[in-house]
Amino acid sequence: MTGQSIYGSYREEMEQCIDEMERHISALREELKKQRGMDPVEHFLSRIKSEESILEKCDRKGLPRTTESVLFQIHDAIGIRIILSFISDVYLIRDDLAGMPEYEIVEEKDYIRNAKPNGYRSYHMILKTRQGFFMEVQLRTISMDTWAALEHHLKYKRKIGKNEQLIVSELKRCADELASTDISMQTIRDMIFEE
Ligand code: 0O2
Repeated sequence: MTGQSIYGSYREEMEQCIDEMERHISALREELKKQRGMDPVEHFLSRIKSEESILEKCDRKGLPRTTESVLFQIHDAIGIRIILSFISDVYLIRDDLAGMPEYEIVEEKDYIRNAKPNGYRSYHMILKTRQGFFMEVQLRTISMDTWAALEHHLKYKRKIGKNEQLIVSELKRCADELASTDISMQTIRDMIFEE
């Protein structure tokens, strides 16, 4: 793409929002390591949605291709993904973020308690930063992330043909098996911590 970025002069400020969140999560990790002897965060990932992807989303949602639309009508131009060790850690981080005066919660979707019909699981929060930007935070366990990554590859790299129904149901079965493992791992963790 030639010319100016769709994010205009806001890109730097958007990156600052990501840095602020990363600093907060790093400090929290340190505190939890001291308190509990365990860091609940496996990975912290972030991205500003690519020009191509955000413009495609404008078209899909019938929005004009403007900086205004991508910053204020679309809520995931800034994306944060935090991969946690256990299901309880997902809610620990959720509660921490919900208690931060710097962020206003605009929307929350609990796809862990209410998994998508295809088996997708994750906890989504749309936060509004004090600078007025929107940020989508996805919180999930390693298993949930593994499934989402593989399903994303399969969905986007290939056009599913004749075996579509079987593939969809097999993917759902894998998601449910991973979810069951997550619950078992949580039980094991709780037994260890209770001792
Ligand atoms: P990317 O590349 O990750 O940014 P909308 O965001 O408005 O299009 P909706 O339904 O309001 O749609 O958003 P939702 O359900 O909160 O999901 C948005 C994001 O969650 C997606 O972003 C994915 O990252 C992830 N997601 C949701 N459902 C699935 C799923 O079935 N499989 C996988 N692998 N990921 C999912 P994007 O913009 O699609 O992609």
